[in-house]
Amino acid sequence: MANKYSWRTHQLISIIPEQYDGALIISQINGQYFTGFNCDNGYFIVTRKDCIYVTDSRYTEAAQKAIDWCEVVEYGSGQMKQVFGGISERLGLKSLLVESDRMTLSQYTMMAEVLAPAFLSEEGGLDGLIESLRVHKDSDEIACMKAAQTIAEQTLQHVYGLIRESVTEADLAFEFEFYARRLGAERLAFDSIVASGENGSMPHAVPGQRKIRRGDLITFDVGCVVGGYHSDMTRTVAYGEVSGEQRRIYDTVLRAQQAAMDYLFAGGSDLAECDAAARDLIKAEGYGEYFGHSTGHGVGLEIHEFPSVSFRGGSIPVNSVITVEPGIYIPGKYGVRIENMLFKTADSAVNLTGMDRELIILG
Ligand SMILES: [Mn+2]
Repeated sequence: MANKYSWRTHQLISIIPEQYDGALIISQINGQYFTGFNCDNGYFIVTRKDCIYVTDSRYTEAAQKAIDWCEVVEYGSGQMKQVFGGISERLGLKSLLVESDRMTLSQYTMMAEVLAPAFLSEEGGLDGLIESLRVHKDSDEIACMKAAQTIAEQTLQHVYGLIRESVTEADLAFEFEFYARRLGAERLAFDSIVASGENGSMPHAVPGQRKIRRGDLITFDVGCVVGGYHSDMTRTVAYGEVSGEQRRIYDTVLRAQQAAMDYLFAGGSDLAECDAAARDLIKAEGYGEYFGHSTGHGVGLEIHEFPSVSFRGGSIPVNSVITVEPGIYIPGKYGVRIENMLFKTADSAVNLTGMDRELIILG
């Protein structure tokens, strides 16, 4: 096989049900996964015999360089019917699977029209098939995620040094972005969460003009992107002295996270059991009603991807990367979340997050 992208494409073809000729992939993220080419207007048509990448003149040259193992076809304005219809005829297409979770209705209607008489099917479960490939990370993908995580850790350490009473959550979020980009992050993995004091009870609070005060717990949920791959980490720190209850909540979340991580380290491989390992501990301490979200999720080319570490269960795929991020959120008062990324191996797991988890008291 020529390279890992043509190999991935071959893998996909090998699991597509026989009654379909192949697949039409138009989402940017899956296009990037199968071709290595990041493009917001690419149409990747793969069948058992052929592979064609269709794009417009803005991307043709770059696509030819990036995807040299696949025929690249350009279409001009007003030529979609002509170009796609020609491909459909040349390849003798009868039915292609499409990404029903990622395609808009108007995209479906347009593609069905220009590829006619080929039938575009949403019933073959293409999204699930692609998910089942993307979930297993190779060493290059892990290296990117580790690099992204290292930048996030160095950046958060830098941001800790700027916490004082005059700064706002928004100031800290901006500084995280600026510094991470300077350290080589392509971009942030998502809008950083900086939630201080009572804002901390909202798991996905948006950083605002609230100024840091003594006695605050401050939750940072941050990530970077390197090589298209995301990192994800949450840390909660204290500014000034904290109360007994704040500390108790912190310790409970930390122990819950450790329980779920220990489950993985011991070779545990069920998503519901991993979720329960953290949740049961939080319940036992009386905070069950204050932990509403699932314990974690897959990470990779997207910040949230398959699988979900939740009560729904299922096996944890080997070589997947998942987060473990329990939290306790007391409305109107404060919140704590601690999140690491772990790489699931055949009989254990590797922690990809290096940053310390003990409660840090700044100021
Ligand atoms: Mn997360």
